Amino acid sequence: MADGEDFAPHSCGECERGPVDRPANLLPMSRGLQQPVESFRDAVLRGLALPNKSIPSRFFYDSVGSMLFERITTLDEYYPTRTELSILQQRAGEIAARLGSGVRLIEFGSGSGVKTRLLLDALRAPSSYVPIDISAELLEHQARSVAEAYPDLLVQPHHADFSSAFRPPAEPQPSSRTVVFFPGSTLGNFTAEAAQVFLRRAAELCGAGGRMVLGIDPFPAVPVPQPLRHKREADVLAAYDDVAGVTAAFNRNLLVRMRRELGAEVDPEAFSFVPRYDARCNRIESYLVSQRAQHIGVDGQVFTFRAGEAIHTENSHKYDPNRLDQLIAGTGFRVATDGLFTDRDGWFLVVLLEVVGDGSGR
Ligand code: AVJ
Repeated sequence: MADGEDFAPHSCGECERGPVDRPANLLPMSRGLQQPVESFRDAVLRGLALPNKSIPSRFFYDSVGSMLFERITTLDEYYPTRTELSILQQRAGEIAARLGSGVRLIEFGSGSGVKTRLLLDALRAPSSYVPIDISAELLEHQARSVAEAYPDLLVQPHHADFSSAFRPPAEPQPSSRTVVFFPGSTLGNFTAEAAQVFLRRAAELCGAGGRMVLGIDPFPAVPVPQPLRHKREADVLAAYDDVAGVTAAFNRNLLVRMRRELGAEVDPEAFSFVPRYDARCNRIESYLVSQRAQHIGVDGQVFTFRAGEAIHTENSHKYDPNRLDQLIAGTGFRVATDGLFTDRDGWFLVVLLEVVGDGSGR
């Protein structure tokens, strides 16, 4: 997002309410962006100059991209969202009981808020809710709707990039513990190393007694007694290769953004969308593949593509449920006893993590 948009009065165009009727339990947005995150322009110029061209997946999420993602979550092929929702619908009570009363709930990335509400509805007297997001507009909108729906809950939106170093705002009132909520398998966008760094920071942020409620996409599936539908590699791949082409549009939106925001000379249709499953890394890799040899101009620079040359747009890691300890080991967290919550067929996994010691990893 552009500089100067921070602290903009609420104006999402959707609900047409001004700053006048700001709920009393909604604190002003705090900002944790130490230095500005790399701009779209800088990321594109850097990424297209690499020998293996790539653009970070976080640039998917402008307003069009966020809408396309919402559509993805409703596709038949995209099982993660509805499966995680079904787990939370059935088990939020149990999870909340394990967290206890009076927690400070920190959420990384403010999505549509449905999952948040399932957890908030189940929690006993949470002390505050701290959504953290890189988009100030989305954040303000989501924070406001939670504040209105939960008038007794202190809502403290924090504008920051959770993938780099951040400090959460000071606690407005004491809480029993800090709980990080990170649903959706968003962790899957991090490389294995980055995921470890992220978890380590989250453990430090939580401190002693801290917990994390983490959604991940398991592959192979979580072992369950008698699955009705076995989860296959083809199912995982299909989630990123929908017949309607929404995921393709979601990826091409990077090229559309380049044209609109950077004046790039590029035809989005000259690239085809190609996801593939990489067994070695247990992840879906997404690519935009140039259909022909071509040059594209961005901000006075020219980038050359061979026919078939790709821009890597995303990694979506899957996690072997039998190797969770490897993912978590050394981060300052451990998987809590009876901390795995899955669906009937084992297609998605909500994991309850607990901080070891004071979360410093020592
Ligand atoms: C939001 C990162 C969890 O990787 O499954 C959906 C994004 N990309 N379809 C995922 C996404 C293509 C999604 N996450």
